[in-house]
Order: sequence, then C-alpha cells, then structure tokens
Amino acid sequence: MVTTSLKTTRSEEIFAAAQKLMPGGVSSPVRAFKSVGGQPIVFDRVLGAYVWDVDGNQYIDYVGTWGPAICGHTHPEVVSALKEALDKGTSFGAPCYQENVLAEMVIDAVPSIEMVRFVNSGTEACMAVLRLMRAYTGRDKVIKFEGCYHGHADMFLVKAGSGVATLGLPDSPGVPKSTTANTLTAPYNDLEAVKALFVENPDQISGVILEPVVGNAGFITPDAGFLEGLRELTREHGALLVFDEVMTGFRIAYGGAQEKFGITPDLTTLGKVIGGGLPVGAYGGKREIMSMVAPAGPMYQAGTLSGNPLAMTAGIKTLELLQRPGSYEQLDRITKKLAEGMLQIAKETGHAACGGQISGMFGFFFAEGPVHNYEDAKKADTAKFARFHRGMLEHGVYLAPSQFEAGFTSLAHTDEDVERTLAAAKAVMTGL
Ligand code: KE4
Repeated sequence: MVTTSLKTTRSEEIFAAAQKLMPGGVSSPVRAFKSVGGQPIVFDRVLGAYVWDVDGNQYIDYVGTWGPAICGHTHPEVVSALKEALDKGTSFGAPCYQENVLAEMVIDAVPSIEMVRFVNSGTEACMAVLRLMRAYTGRDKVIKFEGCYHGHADMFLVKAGSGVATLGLPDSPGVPKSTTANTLTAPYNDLEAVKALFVENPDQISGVILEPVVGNAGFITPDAGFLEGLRELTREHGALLVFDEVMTGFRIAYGGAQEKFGITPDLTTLGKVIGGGLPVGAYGGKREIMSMVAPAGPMYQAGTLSGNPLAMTAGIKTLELLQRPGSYEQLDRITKKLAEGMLQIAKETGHAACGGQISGMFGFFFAEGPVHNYEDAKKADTAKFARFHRGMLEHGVYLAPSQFEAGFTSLAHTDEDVERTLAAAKAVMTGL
C-alpha cells in the first residue's frame, strides 16, 4: 500500500463502499489509480484550475476531466448558459436549434468537416466512423496504431502485437477474434509498416485511423512527414484518412491537429471539448461521405440523447470562449512553461525524462527518450512515475494517474499555479 501524508479518510470510506457497488469502484478504469497505486481521490467539487476532494484537500488539476475543462472547470458563463437551457428542458429526442448552432461552429472550425453528426461519447464517434469508412469504401479492414486509443468498441480493442504488420488479436476477454481480424496495427510514426500493410492487403483496407498527436500512450508527437505520408498513402490506395481528434480537437488549435499540421483528413472524430463537460461526441467529414449516414443514406447510427439541448449549450458556450482572441496563445504559453520547467527540474535532480507540449496538451516520460511510439513509451520507469504522482498529490497537484496518459491545462491556469507546480515537482523529484 502506498503511504501518504494526505488526509484521505473520507475518500477511503466512499471508495471502499464504491468497490462493492461498481466494478473496481469506478465508472472508468483509469480513475482507480491501478497503475500508480495508493488511494484514489474522490472529488467533491471543481472550479477553474482547481479540485477539492471529499476530505477538503485542494489540488491544481492537470487532468481537467480528461480534456473537456479547457476553459477551466465550472466556467461561470457555461454554468449560466446551462441554467437558462435547463428551464426549457434537458432532452427533447427531437431536432433543436442548438444542434444547428454547434454544428455550424464545428464545420466552420475543422478543415475536414463539411457535415457532422453528434453522438454521446468519443467511443460512439469512433465506432460510427469505422462503420462509415467501411460503408463508403466497401472494404472491411482498418489500420490503427499501437498505443492509440479510439474508445472501447470491440474492433479497436486490439492487442498491439510485435512486428510490422499485425492482424488484430483481441485485447480484452469478450472480444471475438472474428471482430478484430480486420483490424491491422502498425507502430506509430512508422510509414514503412503502413506501406507494407497496404501491399499485403491490396484493395481491402478501408482506411487509417490515428490520434494525430497521441495522448493515450503518454504524449507522443508525429515525426516530420508522418502525417503527410499517411495522407499520400491513403490517397494512393483509395483508402480514407481519419483523424481521431477526440482529445486534440479544439485543444491543439481551434481547428485541431489538422489545422496545426495543415493535413486534411477525410473524416474526423471529436468529443470532450465540444461537450464543455457534458457528454458529446461527433464525427464528420466530406459531405459526399457523410451523406451515407441515415436517414440521408443507408449507414445506420442513432442515439437517444444525441444532440440534446443541454450538451449542445455547454459545447456552444465553450467554443465561444475559445474563440476569444489570445486563448490559444495563452494555453501554449502556460503549458510550455510547465512542460519545459518539469524537464529542467528532472535534469537538475538527475532523472532521465523526455516529453513536451503542444498548446494545452503535454506529457513527459521518465525515460531517456526520444519516444516515437508505444514500444519506446513502454521503456519508461512507471514505478518512478507512480512515486512521483503520489508525491505531487501530497503537494497539492493532481496529475493523470498513469504514465500512459497526457496532461491538460486550461485558460484558468495561472503563472502562479505553474510556479507552485514546479516547486512541488522540485521537492518531489529530489530524492525520488
Ligand atoms: P470516450 O468514449 O471516453 O468519450 O472517448 C474515447 C476516446 C476516443 N479517442 C481518443 C483519442 C480518446 O482520448 C478517447 C478517450 N480518452 C480517455 C483518456 N485517455 C478518456 C478517459 C477514460 O477512459 O476514462
């Protein structure tokens, strides 16, 4: 058991009871702190850059509910807009004007999107986009990359096998081999591996889906030429290029990683930020492709709460806040200060570390580096990361509870917050 100087009595009580009620005591596995150990923190309330737990401890938060809280938790303008919307109802199950508004904002912002469909999570968005890839091309196979996460739908839960071209092997019980047999994997940043897959599977691959900046194997950026190479390869083979921007969308830039890197995919998935903290996912792309989606076309996909007015309202207000001049410059500045400071402190205290940031997304590994793919990432010292995570908690800083996650800042994080975080990192890394 990881010892702690934190007072976590109430967290312990609530979490012990939760474990009797819900598998692992959580609604999503990463929250159980399995990979860092120690008592998971039960949240009581959040505001701006901060979290308070049920024992009254306050933390500077760098998870931001995994991305949605980019304007800061409980932003007063988002709350006010939600309160107004609440009086008119929580869900209609029918068209509402707010869907038009958010759809127009997404279409105006994201270079690849001419039409969009709202769903309720990133998982749903990725499930639907894969079905659309297959419906549009008439091909069954798909290429994903080791370490990339596209939600928990069966066909994406593929064990990242060794070797260049790996036929999917289920990564979870309950996923039939038949379901993942059409899921091919390659190492991230390895264009030659992708070329080989296309050669070995002529006219069978519907497309390539990836995180244009990886956040689910830790923070891994695309090598120069990687995204451009995928764009050329998919075009050459009549396959689709799909950017899963559930995490990077409206975070790497207002137009996402595709704006930042100047590469336009055929389809894009979104989530997190566009819901402003309420459940929203989306997929979108060229009108010609999206017109296949029911009821405009034959590809079926549906959802009771999709496009509900509350979630749309939170998303609209969040994007409005992000449109304000200087938002992304601020995110980049404050996150650069954090990431560079962390790496400098690791160096000064004798720890091998590598990492970086783009806009309000960052990450670092306790590893020599550089980290180009999941195999590299797995060389990181995860035991050291676990000790670091616990130490930072004790110093009032809440980091993602896994070495294989990214970190997120918000417009609410101040220079003082970053300076306090770096002071904590120096104290914890000394003698880690
Ligand atoms: P959701 O179904 O969790 O809304 O989205 C799935 C998803 C799809 N694509 C990307 C690139 C994602 O990052 C995610 C979800 N990200 C994780 C964080 N690593 C959500 C946190 C969790 O699973 O609890």
